Amino acid sequence: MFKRVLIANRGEIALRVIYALKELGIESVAIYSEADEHSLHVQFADYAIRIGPPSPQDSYLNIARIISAAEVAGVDAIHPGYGFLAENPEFAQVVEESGFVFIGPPSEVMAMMGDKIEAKRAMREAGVPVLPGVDEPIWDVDKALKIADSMGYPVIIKAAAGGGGRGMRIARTPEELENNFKVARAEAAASFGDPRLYIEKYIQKPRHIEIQLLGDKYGHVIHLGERECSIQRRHQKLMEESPSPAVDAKLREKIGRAAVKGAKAIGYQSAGTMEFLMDEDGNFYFMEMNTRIQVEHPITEMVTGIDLVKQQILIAAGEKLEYKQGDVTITGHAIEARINAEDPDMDFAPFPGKITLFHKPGGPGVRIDTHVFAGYTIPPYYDSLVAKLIVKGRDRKEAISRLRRSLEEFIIDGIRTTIPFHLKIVEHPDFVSGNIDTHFIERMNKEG
Ligand code: MV4
Repeated sequence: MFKRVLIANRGEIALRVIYALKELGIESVAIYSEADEHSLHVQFADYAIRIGPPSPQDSYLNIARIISAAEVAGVDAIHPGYGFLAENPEFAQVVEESGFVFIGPPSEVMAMMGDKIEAKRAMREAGVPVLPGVDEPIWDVDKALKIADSMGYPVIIKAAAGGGGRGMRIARTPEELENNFKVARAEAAASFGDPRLYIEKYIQKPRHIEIQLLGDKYGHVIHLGERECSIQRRHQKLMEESPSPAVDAKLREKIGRAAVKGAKAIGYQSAGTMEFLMDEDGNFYFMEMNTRIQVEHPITEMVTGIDLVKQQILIAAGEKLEYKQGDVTITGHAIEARINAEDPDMDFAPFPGKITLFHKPGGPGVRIDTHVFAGYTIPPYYDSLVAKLIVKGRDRKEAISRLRRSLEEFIIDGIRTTIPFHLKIVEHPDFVSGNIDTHFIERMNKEG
């Protein structure tokens, strides 16, 4: 087992990793930038190393400085959290080559999933349903037009190096395709340094359903059910729930089995997530795979009782998976609201600053993952997540009423937050009835 682990991250996820390390009896080493000197992850870790100025490039994204800190601290392994370097295969490779264990999948597997064309090809070959299209790069407009013609419009153009909605273009007619193809290629080349594009049939009103996976170093892979992530705005998730109101036990089994088959085919290990789109008829299609622990992992922890971060660490240390598929049961219903320091009345502009009053909701079925407290100043350099409010109820109805009262009880003064916007969502009849898709927020905003 590891004796000491470095956390290459900040904020609530750094704390979350420290909790798991403490429970496992492993020493924790925090790294921090100048802006995070008074942060809780620095206080709660056994050791803390200042690695640079506030700019992410010089601190949490700086591979050389992080490796130096790991060497100085004499750690066995590095946990990347989410964001920053968590899905950077070069970082994973440098960690491995420097003699540390990377708490995540092997760098080659991460690199393969980072290439969205390669990922799709691997999943198609493994027998996982993928979005209709061609899983090879399309180099010219004429080829794109031919493919779209045989598939039928609308189609969507995506960047091989993209993901998370970056560099996507929809085309509803050949004219739009001609134009958008050129725009997408220029954009992909400029923002990713990789101009490769691919094309898929565009699903008009999809749900975003993702499957949580755990795989060990010995080829055992299990799934922990799904998360419904359709409540998002400009590709930023606002609220997630598990189980999905659109997935029953039979469908869960079917998608879960497909995801496990895909993960086994690529030799996946650690925690990972397969993202699917589900159309209105309940057909599901692989979209991409996330090779990190995700922001929304707590809702899966709430309904399965499995500590995902602890499992990641045990797997990385070479332990056999403690759970078999039959050990996994989904109990109750969990919802997460991501509370950001943003002003919903100002197009969600970031609102960093000092928190003057912080009152958390409590009571049964309420979990709050946060790094903030009264007197803490949210720095302007990083993402604007203030707290994750996670509630669990016996069923969806109870979870929603618990979320609503918890949002009403949550007091965060001194800054603007997205709490009022979350209240609008939980009070919306379509959210309450579970009638949601990826366009829900757009529709809600149009209603005024
Ligand atoms: C799609 C799609 C419809 N059809 N692909 C957005 C994020 C990136 N991972 C892929 N995305 C989409 N791909 C096909 N073939 C619709 C989206 C999409 C979306 C997906 C999940 C959650 C929110 C979304 C919002 C807009 C578009």
